[in-house]
Amino acid sequence: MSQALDEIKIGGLGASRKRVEDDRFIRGRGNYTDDITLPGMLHMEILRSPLAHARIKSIDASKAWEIPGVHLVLTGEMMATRNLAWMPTLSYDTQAVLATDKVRFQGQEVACVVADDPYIAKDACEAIDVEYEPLPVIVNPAQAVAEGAPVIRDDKENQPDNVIYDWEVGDKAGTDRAFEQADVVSKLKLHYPRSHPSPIECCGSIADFNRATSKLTVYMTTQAPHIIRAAVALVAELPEHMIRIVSPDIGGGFGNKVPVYPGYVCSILASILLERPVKWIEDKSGNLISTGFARDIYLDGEMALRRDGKILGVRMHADADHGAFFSDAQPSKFKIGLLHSTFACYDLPAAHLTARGTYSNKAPGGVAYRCSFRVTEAMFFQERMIAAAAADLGMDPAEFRRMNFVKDEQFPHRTPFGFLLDSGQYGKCLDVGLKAVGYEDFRREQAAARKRGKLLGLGISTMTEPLGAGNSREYDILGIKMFDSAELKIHMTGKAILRTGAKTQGQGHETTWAQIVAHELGLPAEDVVVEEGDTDTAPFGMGTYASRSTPVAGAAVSMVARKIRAKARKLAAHLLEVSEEDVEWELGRFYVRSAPDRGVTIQECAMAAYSNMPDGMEPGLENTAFYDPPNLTWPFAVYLVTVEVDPQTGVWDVLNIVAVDDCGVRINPMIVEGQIMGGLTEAYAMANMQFITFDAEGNCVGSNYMDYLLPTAWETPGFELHSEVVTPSPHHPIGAKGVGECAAVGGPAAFVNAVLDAISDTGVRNIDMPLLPDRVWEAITSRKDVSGAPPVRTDDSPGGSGGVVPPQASTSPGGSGGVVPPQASTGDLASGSGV
Ligand code: MCN
Ligand code: CUM
Repeated sequence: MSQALDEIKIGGLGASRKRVEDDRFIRGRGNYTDDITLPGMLHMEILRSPLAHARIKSIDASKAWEIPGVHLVLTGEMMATRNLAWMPTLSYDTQAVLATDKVRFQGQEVACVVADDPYIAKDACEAIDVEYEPLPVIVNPAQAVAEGAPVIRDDKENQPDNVIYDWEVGDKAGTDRAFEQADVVSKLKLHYPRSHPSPIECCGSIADFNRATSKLTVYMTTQAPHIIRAAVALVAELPEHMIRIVSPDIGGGFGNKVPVYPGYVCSILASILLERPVKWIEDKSGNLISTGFARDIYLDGEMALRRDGKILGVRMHADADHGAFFSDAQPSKFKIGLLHSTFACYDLPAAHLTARGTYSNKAPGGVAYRCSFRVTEAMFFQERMIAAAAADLGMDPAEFRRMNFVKDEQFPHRTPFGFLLDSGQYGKCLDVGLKAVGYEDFRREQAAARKRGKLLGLGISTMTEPLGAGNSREYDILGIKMFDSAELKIHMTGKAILRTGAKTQGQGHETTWAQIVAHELGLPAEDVVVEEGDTDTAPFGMGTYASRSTPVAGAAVSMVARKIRAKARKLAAHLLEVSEEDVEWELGRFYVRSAPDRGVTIQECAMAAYSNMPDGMEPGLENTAFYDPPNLTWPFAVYLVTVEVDPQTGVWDVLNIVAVDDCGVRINPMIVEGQIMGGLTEAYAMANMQFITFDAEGNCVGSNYMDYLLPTAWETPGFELHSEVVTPSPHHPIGAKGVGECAAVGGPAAFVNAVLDAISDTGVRNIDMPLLPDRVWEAITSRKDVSGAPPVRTDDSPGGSGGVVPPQASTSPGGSGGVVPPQASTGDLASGSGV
C-alpha cells in the first residue's frame, strides 16, 4: 500500500501552519538581548550630543569617574589610542564611534559610562562636562551644496564639500530622444520624508570577552550576525574564529538592525578592557534619534508621453540626505540602492536616473526601513508619477497602467536600467483588484457624492520589488558576495535540525523553513527545529533584510534537502536491495518502481545512515548548501485604497483597502498575509501620520512616541487581501518570491493617490507625506501643492505662532539653500531660507 502523505497534513508547502515561535512569545518566554544576564555583568550608557554641529573644545569626565559604581568612562580620545575612534561603514565611509573633533548630529555618541547598573551609568553620563563650540548647521541637501556651506566631514581627506556621490544609470541620449518625440511631458517633484523603522525592541548588545580563552561572545540585536563578525574582526582586529556573534530573539528589525552602531563597538571594547560582560541597551529616544533612519529623499522627474497614453521615457533625479556619515548597508555597486528599480513593471523604451547623496547634520542612515534598498522610494515616485501623468492625459489611471504594463508574454523582461524581471501577471492582478474594490461602481458613486459636496477618492498603486540579493556577480557588501546558506542535519530517528545564514526578527523562519524541508523530504514540519543567528553554529550567510531570506536562504533550504534526499535514495536502494535507478520518490517515501508496495520511509533511510549504510558509503545524513541565486525574484502587487476627505478639516478616513499580492508560491499563506498586513499598516502610518523632522538648528523633532506616531489597532484600517494570482519564480527551487516588504513599499502611494483623487477638482498635484489634516486642508483651501520637508511650527515662523509654514516652493530640494547659523532664529525650515 502506498504511503502517500498529504503535504498539508505534514505542514509542508501551502500549509497555514501556526507560527512555532509564537508559543514562547505569547507566554513571555522569548529570549531577547535584554533578557540575558551574565555573571558579573556591567551596564553601559551613552552620552549623546545635544547639538547638531559643534566643535568639541574639551571633555571633562573626572566627576563621572568619582561616582561609586562607575568602572569605566570611554571617550573618543581613549578610543583613538586604540584606533577605534572611527570605524568603517558598510558603504566605504567612516563613522565616528565616539566623537573626537566635532559632533555632527544631535544625539551623536560622545562618551560611554560602564557601571554596576544602568542608573549609575546614566547619572555618570550627566556628570561628564563637554564644552562645545557651535557650528553652522545643515539639515537638507540644498543647504549641503549651497555656496559657503560648512564642510561637515572635515575629518576626511579629499572631501572639499558635502557631496558623497554623484551617480547615474540608464540611457541619457535615448531618454533625451524620447522627450523630443513626446506629445505630452508630465512632471512631478516630491519629498519622501525621513521615517524610522522603530522596532519595539531597541538596539543593544552584551559583549563578553573571556581573557582565559581569548574568546569574545557578543549577544546582540543584529539582522546580519556574520556581517557583524566580519566587521568586528576587521575593526577590532580580533581573530575571526575567536568571535562569536549571537542574535537571540529579535523584537522587530525592519532594517534598523542591519548597520553597525557605536554602542556595539563600545560595549565590546569595554568588555575587553574590564574583562567582564558589558550590556548596552539603547532607550527609545536614543533609537529614534541616532540609529539608521530611512528615505529623506527629494525626487524630481518627468515622463515623456504619447497622446494615446504610451510612455516613451522617464527622466529622474534624486537628492538623498544621508546624514553625517554614509553608513547605508546596501550592495556596493549601487550608490543609491536599487532606486533604479523604479518603473520596472512598465514597458519603458528609455529611462535615465541621476542621483546625488549629501551629508547633513542629521543621524546617519537613509536606506533601510522595509525596503529592498530604496525600492520604497522608487515605487512611491513611480506610482505618484503614473497618477500625475494619467491625470495630465485625462486618462483613467487603471487603464493607463494596464496599457503600459510589461505583458505576460514579455518575461523575462529587461528594464531600461538593466534589471531582468523573472515573471509576472500584472494585468491579471490589476483586474482582481479593480473587481474587488468595485471600480466602476465607486467611480459613479464618487461623481454623485461630489455633487453633494462629499469628497471620495480612490488611489491605485502597484509595485514590483527586486528581492533576493545576490546574485553574487552583481551584489556584494564591502566586497563580500551576497549569497546564503542552509545546513541540515537529519538525526537517526528522522528528526532534524536546520540552520541558515539568515536571521528571523519576527518573520517566522522557524515555521516556514521547516515547511520547505517537509515539502522536500516528507518529514513532518514539527520534526524539524530551525535555528538561526549564532555564528559559531550557523553556516555563513548575509542575514535577513531586503526580503532576501526566502529567495536566497529559503532556496538554500530546498537545495540542502535535495542533497539529503539524493543520499537517502542510495540508502533506500541499499535497504530495498535494488539499484538506485529502480527507486522512485513520493513525499516521504522511496519505493521500487516495479513493486510500489515495497518501500522505505525517509525515517528508515535516516536510521540506515547511522546503522546500516552500504559498504563504502560515508555515514551520517547531514549536509550544507550555499545558494547563489541566478537572479532576483520580482513579486508584484496592486494596492487600492478608497477614502473620504473632509473638506472642512482635511481629515481623511480610509473606507477600503484591497491588496492583491503575487509573491509566487506561498510557503505559509497565513504568514504571508501577516507580512502584508504589517506592511500595509506601516504604509498607512507613513502616509498618514509619521515623520521625523529637524528644525533649523538640527534639533530632532520626533524622537519620541508623542511626536513619532505608531498606528495601533485602533486607528489601523481593515484590509482585504487577495491571493488568487500566483506566478512562480522560474529560477527559485520552489517558485517562491520574497514578500516581507512589498506592502510597505507599494502601499504609501495608494493612500496619497486616493487623497489627491478625492480633491482632484482643486488641481492640486502633490501633497508630501505625511498627509496630516492641516496639510490636506491647506491644499484644499489654497488650491496649491503642499510640498517639501514637513514643516515645523515655530513661534517665529512666518505666519506667527501656530501658523502653518508655507509650502516649500517646489523649486529645489530643500528649498533655496542657505545655511542657518547656530542659535539663529529657527526661521522657515520648510523653505530652507535660513538667515
Ligand atoms: N514567505 C512565504 N512565502 C513566500 C514568501 C515568504 O511563506 N512566497 C514567508 C517566509 O518564509 C518568511 C516570511 O514570509 O517566513 C517573510 O519572508 P521574506 O519575504 O523572504 O522576507 P525575510 O524573511 O527576508 O524578511 C525580511 C523582511 C524585511 S527586509 C523587513 S524590513 C521586515 C519584514 O521582513 N521586517 C520585519 N517583515 C517583518 N516582519 C516582522 N514581524 N518583523 C520585522 O522586523
Ligand atoms: Cu530595507 S529594511 Mo529590511 O531590508 O531589513
